Amino acid sequence: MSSISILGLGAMGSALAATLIRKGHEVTIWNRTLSRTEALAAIGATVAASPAEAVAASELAIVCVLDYAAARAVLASAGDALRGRDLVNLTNGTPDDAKSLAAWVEAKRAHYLDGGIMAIPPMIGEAGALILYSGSGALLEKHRAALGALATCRLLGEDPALAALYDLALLSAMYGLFSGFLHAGALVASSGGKVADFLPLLLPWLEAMNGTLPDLAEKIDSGLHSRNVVSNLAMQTIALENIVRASQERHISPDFIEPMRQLAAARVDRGHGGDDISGVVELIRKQK
Ligand code: FVH
Repeated sequence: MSSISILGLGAMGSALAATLIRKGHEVTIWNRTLSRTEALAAIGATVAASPAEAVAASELAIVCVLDYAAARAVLASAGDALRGRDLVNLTNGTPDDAKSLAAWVEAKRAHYLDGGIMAIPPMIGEAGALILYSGSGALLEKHRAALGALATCRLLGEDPALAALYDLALLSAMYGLFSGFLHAGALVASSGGKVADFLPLLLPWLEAMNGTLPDLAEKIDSGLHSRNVVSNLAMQTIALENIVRASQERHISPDFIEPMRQLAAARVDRGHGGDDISGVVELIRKQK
């Protein structure tokens, strides 16, 4: 069992701390707003008076706050206490945020591992929780007992930017799913239908469409979008136009679907109507 400090006790930091305590680790906590430490202190956490005290108290310090600006501010206020310490940052941010914080921490002679939590707070410590890591693999191995108590650990590589990149890629797919679901729900509700009653139709449909992803992934990787096309983009663009028109007819905002229609139409206009929908990626990944 090891000693871990958790800096930041929002919904996620509190779940991390509570899980480590439940699994028998020695936990020190710090939060900008002191009242958030009370419930954890009641189950055995030691409350640190400052970020410096928290960082100095344990073999490993985990930062989990709202954004990287807050993470940097918290770590900066720890001052010289950072020297020689092991730090894991589980705050959500961009790859550049992660790279820049890693360089800043290493300049303070501390050791840095970046992480992206692919779980919501109740999942922490349970099967199904995943944390992506990138940066010092040695640091992950050294603290695997504590980090493994939180979630399955997946090291993506030594580049500290990778965890943030893959975290945001997974969230992009999730928000695409949510925006499609919200739009579908608005369409169904426009005829008085219940979204809950629509789920038995929706869920198997999404499962079937998930089955097309390996083929689309291969096309994106190879750039060969015209190979073995089953549902061509010109046809799909008309379906997208129909969704936009149906939304307008029912006074539903087309804001979620219109950008997709525009991209598909632009790709068709450039002569790629016979390609698969994977070809739309060429319009988004080449923007500078
Ligand atoms: N909750 C979730 O579902 C997701 C799951 C995936 C990972 N995210 C990321 O985790 C980070 C923390 O999220 P959170 O859910 O704990 O967020 P909040 O409950 O809103 O708590 C925010 C904490 O950040 C502290 N904080 C904010 N600004 C500062 C600052 N300038 N200096 C010091 N601390 C700051 C805040 O402190 P306080 O308001 O209580 O004083 C909370 O401890 C986040 O990156 C998610 O994207 C969660």
